[in-house]
Amino acid sequence: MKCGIVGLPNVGKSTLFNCLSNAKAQSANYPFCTIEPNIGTVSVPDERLFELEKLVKPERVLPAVVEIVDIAGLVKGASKGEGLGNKFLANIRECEAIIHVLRCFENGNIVHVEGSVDPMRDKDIIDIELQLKDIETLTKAVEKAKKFIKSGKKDDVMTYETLLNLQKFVEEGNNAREFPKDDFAESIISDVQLLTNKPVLYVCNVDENSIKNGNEWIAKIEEMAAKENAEVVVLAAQIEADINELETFEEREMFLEELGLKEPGVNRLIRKAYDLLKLQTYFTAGVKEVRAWTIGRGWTAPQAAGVIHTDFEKGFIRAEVIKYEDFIKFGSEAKVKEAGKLAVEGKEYIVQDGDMMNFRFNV
Ligand SMILES: Nc1nc2c(ncn2[C@@H]2O[C@H](COP(=O)(O)OP(=O)(O)OP(=O)(O)O)[C@@H](O)[C@H]2O)c(=O)[nH]1
Ligand SMILES: [Mg+2]
Repeated sequence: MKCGIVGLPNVGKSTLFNCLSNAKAQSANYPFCTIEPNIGTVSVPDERLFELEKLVKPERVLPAVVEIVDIAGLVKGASKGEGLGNKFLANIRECEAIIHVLRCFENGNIVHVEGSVDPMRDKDIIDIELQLKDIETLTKAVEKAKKFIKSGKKDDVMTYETLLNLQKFVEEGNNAREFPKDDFAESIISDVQLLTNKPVLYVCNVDENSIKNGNEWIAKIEEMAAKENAEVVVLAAQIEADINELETFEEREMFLEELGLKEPGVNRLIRKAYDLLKLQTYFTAGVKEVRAWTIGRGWTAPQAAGVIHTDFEKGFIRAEVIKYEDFIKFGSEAKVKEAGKLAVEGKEYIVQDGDMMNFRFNV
């Protein structure tokens, strides 16, 4: 499950990527600095791990992770192969969600490929390129579906009509994610792998002043995103990068405080990206290790166990589950048991965010 960073060239995508992950991408003041995508593993900040650490005192604590990909900048004509567009679009297709970076900072020294700062226009440029690519994909899918309607089967006719309606919808300048869909349409459309059907969140990359005071662009982008039911994260990538360079925790805290921030903006971004990917966390806690594991929402206990080891999934017998809140309240596994709050669950159990799991299995 990967989240791709998308936007025009030179808007701060690699700068942001470098604050997020420990992988280092090249970032420089010229368009198309990034060609090959940079892939990084990002730790998901989670307060609950600190609380568990205090109680369990393990040798080590491992956070949940999510993969982020820094993709090359897109330009007008990308869907027609402009600026290696087809290759970059393929990189986006491999991601399950999109972080769309919008340049909202003025700085005459940083080249803007469109010659001026205007994030609403920039957003449209990217949207249009992704839509054009989707129209191409949909045209092929519609042609294919048309061959099947001769069968007269209701599902085949509905598939054709759904794809045709969606094609019209995207041709009118809309993103597929906003197409009203029932479960049937949802499953048809997810098979087609469209770029504009991927969930998106917007990042306003601002300057130092605008973190505290906002700016004209942020308001417009928030209004636009609200209509799309999408989230916005406002942060200053360059400043966050500077904060990252600081040696000590105290120095970083001081810097953040001066900016009026409780935590780096990228932490908010990571949590939102985690949400966007429909991921959730369960914990395992022992004296050796307290660890957060990443799973999808709606996963069963054996599926969740499989993230640790495939043997756990294959040989799954049962899971002992403690709710995080109960563990914090009672302070230890033994006390939770005494209180009768340890549940024994079978194969059908749907794991909930924050569950503390202990798997029983045989190999
Ligand atoms: N002033 C200012 N400069 C920034 C900010 N974010 C990025 N930059 C600068 O903008 C330039 C481009 O940043 P990159 O992160 O390389 O941009 P990119 O979007 O990855 O660009 P491509 O890989 O070419 O598409 C660099 O010189 C950064 O230092 C910011 O928030 N404020
Ligand atoms: Mg880059």
